[in-house]
Amino acid sequence: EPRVFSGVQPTGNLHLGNYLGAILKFVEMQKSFDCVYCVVDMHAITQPISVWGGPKELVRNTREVTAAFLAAGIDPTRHVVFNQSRVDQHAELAWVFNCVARIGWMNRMTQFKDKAGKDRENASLGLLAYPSLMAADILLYKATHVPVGEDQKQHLELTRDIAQKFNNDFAESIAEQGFGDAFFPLTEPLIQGPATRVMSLRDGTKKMSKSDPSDLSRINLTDDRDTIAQKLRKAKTDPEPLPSEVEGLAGRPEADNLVGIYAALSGRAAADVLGEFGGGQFSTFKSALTDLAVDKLGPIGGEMKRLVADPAHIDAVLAAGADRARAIAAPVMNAVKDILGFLR
Ligand code: AQP
Repeated sequence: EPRVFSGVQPTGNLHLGNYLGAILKFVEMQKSFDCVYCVVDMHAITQPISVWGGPKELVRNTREVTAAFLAAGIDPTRHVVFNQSRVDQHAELAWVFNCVARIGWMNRMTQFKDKAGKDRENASLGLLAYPSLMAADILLYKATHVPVGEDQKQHLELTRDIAQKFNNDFAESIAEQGFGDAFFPLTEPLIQGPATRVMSLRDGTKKMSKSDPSDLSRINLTDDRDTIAQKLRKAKTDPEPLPSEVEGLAGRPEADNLVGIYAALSGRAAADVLGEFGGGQFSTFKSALTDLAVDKLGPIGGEMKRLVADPAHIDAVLAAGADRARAIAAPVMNAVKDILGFLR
């Protein structure tokens, strides 16, 4: 049975990278798969409280991510939308995976190194174990496909390693319990399309990120027209005009990024975009990009604000989604307990 799982952390400042790299793909995948989309609040608290903002912010941001899912076009009546902490099995399976995964695997994760920074001894233990929880998220639903941005590739490889080691370590018990020769599937990462890595508007070598202290570095989903126009006007570029061919973008990360954003938002190929704007000045291109971004994001941002202003609907969606998620996750977790020899 193919199934999609993916998640977004409620850590504020949802941006164009989250939209193009993840949420837009979630919307597309609804057509061909059963999908489970999760607001991963337990992942959010792996960072320092100053980053996730404390309890009130977490409530606000959990609703905001849910609002973004709904506003972008995820249908919670046909697919499962919920927040992670409501379904206890995520924490339970993550613990099992903490005992399957090796510390060395975690130490190699570039996201851990980036987020822990120089003061690694002082990072939370949860930040180190983040990929174990992510593997639990995915494998509780036996998801076969996981749409994510490029930055999550390493974590998905680790999810496969964990699934494989579990299947190997407990092969005999898995067979005895009647699950054949593999209990967990080896998940396929889906890192596809034109905007798997949207870069900062201030520095084309850094990814657009929620935690960048400069708001000018990103376009937030709730930005209004003036803000989007101003951010794109100030977006870093180089002095050359736009090239007419895709090859001309090599070594020009800022130009490459803006053209990639245009292509992703319009659904056109980069070559086609350069066919129209190549040879021209950035200012002309930037104002066309502003119109396009406002056209695509404006309705989503507006709907997000409307949904968040009266959160009763969002809260009901999350509660109902959690019930449906639990109905899938509980039998899987029970089977894991039987496989491990946990009496229940
Ligand atoms: N710049 C990006 N381009 C494309 N995809 C991106 N994603 C994130 N940034 C980009 C994808 O968005 C999904 C949700 O991400 P997340 O909430 O789990 O957190 P993150 O990857 O840590 O996101 P940020 O915005 O970059 O936050 P910080 O500042 O904390 O690092 C994922 O599928 C991710 O790939």
